[in-house]
Amino acid sequence: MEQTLAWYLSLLFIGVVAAVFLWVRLHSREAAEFEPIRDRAYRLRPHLFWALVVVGIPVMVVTLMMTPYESAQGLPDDALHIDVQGQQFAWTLSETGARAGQTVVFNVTSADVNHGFGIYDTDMRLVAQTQAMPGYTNRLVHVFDAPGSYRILCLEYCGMAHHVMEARFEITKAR
Ligand SMILES: [Cu+2]
Repeated sequence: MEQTLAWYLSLLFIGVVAAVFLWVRLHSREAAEFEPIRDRAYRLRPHLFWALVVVGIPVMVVTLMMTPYESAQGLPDDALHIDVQGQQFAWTLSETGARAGQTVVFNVTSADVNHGFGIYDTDMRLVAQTQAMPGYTNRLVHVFDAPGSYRILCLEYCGMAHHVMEARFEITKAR
């Protein structure tokens, strides 16, 4: 649904930009005085500035609050912390499941090379991902909405058997 809307909106914007280019191309040989055009544009500038301030600042504040990072949202007390290690060619998780609705904090690292820690739902849609890097721990915070058997696949080509790097993560019904 959102994908279709995004597609039509993109087409609309592409159409508008193409129309502007075409208009400019068709009128490019007409001579015109520079000063009046510049003065008209300068008169618009303060309005544009205040429109940006009035619209842009609230949009920025609201979208920043929705940023899916721990520092932006804080963690609930019952969050489940799970250590994840990637290695050629398997995943090791300290817990292999959680409850739906529970906040899960994955502390993701690697024992050898870079891997991609990707979590897929039962329809094989990617729901969350982060890098698994040697010598570094990436924190991935995720709340699973629906129960089911989620798949963890490697998102970064890491060697000959990259494609077998798979684990399961079981989400049970919320209490
Ligand atoms: Cu891999």
